[in-house]
Amino acid sequence: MTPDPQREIRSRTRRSLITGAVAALAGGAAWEWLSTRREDDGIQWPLRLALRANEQLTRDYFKPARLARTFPPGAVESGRVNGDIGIKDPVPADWSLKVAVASDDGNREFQLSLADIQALPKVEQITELKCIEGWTRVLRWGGARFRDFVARHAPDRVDFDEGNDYVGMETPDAKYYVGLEMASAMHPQTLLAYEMNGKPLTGQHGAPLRLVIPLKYGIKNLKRIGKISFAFTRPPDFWGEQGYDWYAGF
Ligand SMILES: Nc1nc2c(c(=O)[nH]1)N[C@H]1C(S)=C(S)[C@@H](COP(=O)(O)O)O[C@H]1N2
Ligand SMILES: [Mo]
Repeated sequence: MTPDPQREIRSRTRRSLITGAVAALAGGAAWEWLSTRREDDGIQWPLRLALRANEQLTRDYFKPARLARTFPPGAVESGRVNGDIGIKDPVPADWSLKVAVASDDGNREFQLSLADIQALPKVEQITELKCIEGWTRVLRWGGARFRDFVARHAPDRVDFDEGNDYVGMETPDAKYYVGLEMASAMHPQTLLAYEMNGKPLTGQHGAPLRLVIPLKYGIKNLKRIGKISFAFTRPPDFWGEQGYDWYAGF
């Protein structure tokens, strides 16, 4: 049996943790492949097993240069709104993007406007938003590459330490939050988006600024970013805390 990691991960993410753990054990070749590659360092068996296996499988296959599929303009679909945690109230009138940068020289915090993000090189990309509930949408996003944002506003974080550097994002009310490893945040298709399908983002799709990270499931594509934090430890993650795969990539 040839392991098909993408399929493994997708189906495993949808399954319960227990089922996932059993599948990981029963997965034969896939599991053997995995265990020859990585030490399972003191994982709490069996619950952690599914999570860690899933995550390590993704990580082993993840290469910074790997790109999510892009689509021609004719493939663009209309949006489908899903998830309103942290965006039920109107966008705060005094919205600004808060940035917190932990660094070896101490922490610093500052605020940016939407104009500051729009001043970065604009990228348009047509990618697929995949919800773990089982639907997808091909959408055209306009925004700035996260890595251009880092280069301009947190240049000391450009040379990140894989495995030790993370980014956390949260809504202005902090009710929805996601954690990302730096390599995924810095991926060239990861955008701070302010347009969807050629128009400014609507409130339900995350105005004024949202995360678009096509190498991860919808749950990580946080709408209405209020704060971005650069950290040295794994940031909290809303769905990760509910038992979903923290990495949530494919
Ligand atoms: N603030 C916030 N962002 C969120 C969510 C949410 O509940 N609150 N749901 C996520 C989920 S599960 C999905 S699938 C996508 C859906 O984005 P869309 O409504 O633009 O299609 O938003 C993600 N970002
Ligand atoms: Mo979702």
